[in-house]
Amino acid sequence: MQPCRYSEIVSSEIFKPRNIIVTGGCGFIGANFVRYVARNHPDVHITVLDKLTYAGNPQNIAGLPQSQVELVQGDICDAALLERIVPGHDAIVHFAAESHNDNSIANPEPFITTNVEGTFHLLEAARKYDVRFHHISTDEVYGDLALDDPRRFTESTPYKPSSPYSASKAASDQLVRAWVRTYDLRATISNCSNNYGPYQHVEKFIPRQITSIMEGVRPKLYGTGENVRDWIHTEDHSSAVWEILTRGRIGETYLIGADGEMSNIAVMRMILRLMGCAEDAFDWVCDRPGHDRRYAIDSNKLRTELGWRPVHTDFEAGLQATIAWYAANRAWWEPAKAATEARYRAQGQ
Ligand code: NAD
Ligand code: TDX
Repeated sequence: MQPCRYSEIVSSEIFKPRNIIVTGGCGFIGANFVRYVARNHPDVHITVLDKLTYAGNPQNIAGLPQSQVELVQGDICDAALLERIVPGHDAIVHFAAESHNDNSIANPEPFITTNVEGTFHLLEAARKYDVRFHHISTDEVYGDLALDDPRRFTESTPYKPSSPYSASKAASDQLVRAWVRTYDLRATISNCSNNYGPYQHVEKFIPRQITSIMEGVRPKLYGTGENVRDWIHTEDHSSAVWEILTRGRIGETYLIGADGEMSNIAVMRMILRLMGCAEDAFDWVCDRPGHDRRYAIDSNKLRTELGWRPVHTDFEAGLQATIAWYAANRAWWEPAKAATEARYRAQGQ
């Protein structure tokens, strides 16, 4: 007899959520996920739970049907609030986090509070009310690879986080695993590579450079610029999370990546060229302490088990569309730009 393929096993156990909580749904990736679900699964109700920190913006989910998407402003560390809103939901998709490495180096404390304690409170609520849990994490938990290392990260790569941010995400992943093993929580984890696309905060690499150029300011490259990131369009991240939520095996971890490795200097030059500037019209600034050299994701498990494929495989086209989005949405990013740059200036970056 032929061995059964994983996808056949999984698809027979499809989970059909009807009423989900999306934490961090007013942030970059969470909001894109909310938009993805609203567009593709109009029968699913979404409660967005978001503290609306500097990184959260209700405009990110504006225009979606009010009958389908409800915003609750609140903190994932607020156990009493979770007691009130979790009952009646059948899944929690957990994006909420402090997400920026540079901020974690300047002040680690909110990263421990939100990413570790906040995840703990959500796990406790999910356990109490028997709610399916999907945890969004990052490839940074695996540390970094040498630039010439032929290997990529897989689900069995040992954890070796470098920054307070990635250490806090690693801790939260391990809490999820403990809740699966000890309490039989129906949970899955995904670790994704660097996202780009619309609604990304101007503190992050790609939007920072695009918006600086739009303001006539020279963009800034850390260190040697040789560091490599593995880019994925945020919509491909959303489709992968949906597949894992509905068809993933409980207790499993899936790496999400789109084979998009590129050095920072190459991305910088591409942005400058696409925006009609000379490719060397940027400034070198001091490096990030502990700067990870290279991330690279092997997403074979996700592709073979669940049949997932990225759609946005042309990075230059995706970048061009992202530049067009920031050009068309100045009112969205301008209010955050000055304060973000002031923070960077104070750090010499
Ligand atoms: P983001 O900073 O843009 O958004 C984070 C959101 O979480 C914001 O809306 C913020 O208001 C909310 N939030 C923060 N603290 C909260 C709290 N205590 N309670 C409730 N809400 C709170 O982040 P992002 O880039 O969209 O990242 C989302 C998730 O994806 C994070 O878990 C991050 O670790 C993970 N991730 C990000 C990337 C990336 O490239 N940005 C890659 C892989 C994984
Ligand atoms: O101005 C800059 N110049 C620069 O050279 C900035 C802001 C960044 N960089 C470099 C640092 C990184 O090598 O660009 C690369 C990308 O930087 P970030 O956008 O800060 O992303 P990174 O630190 O790689 O982390 C991102 O991907 C993994 C997300 O912010 C994390 O939330 C996610 O887990």
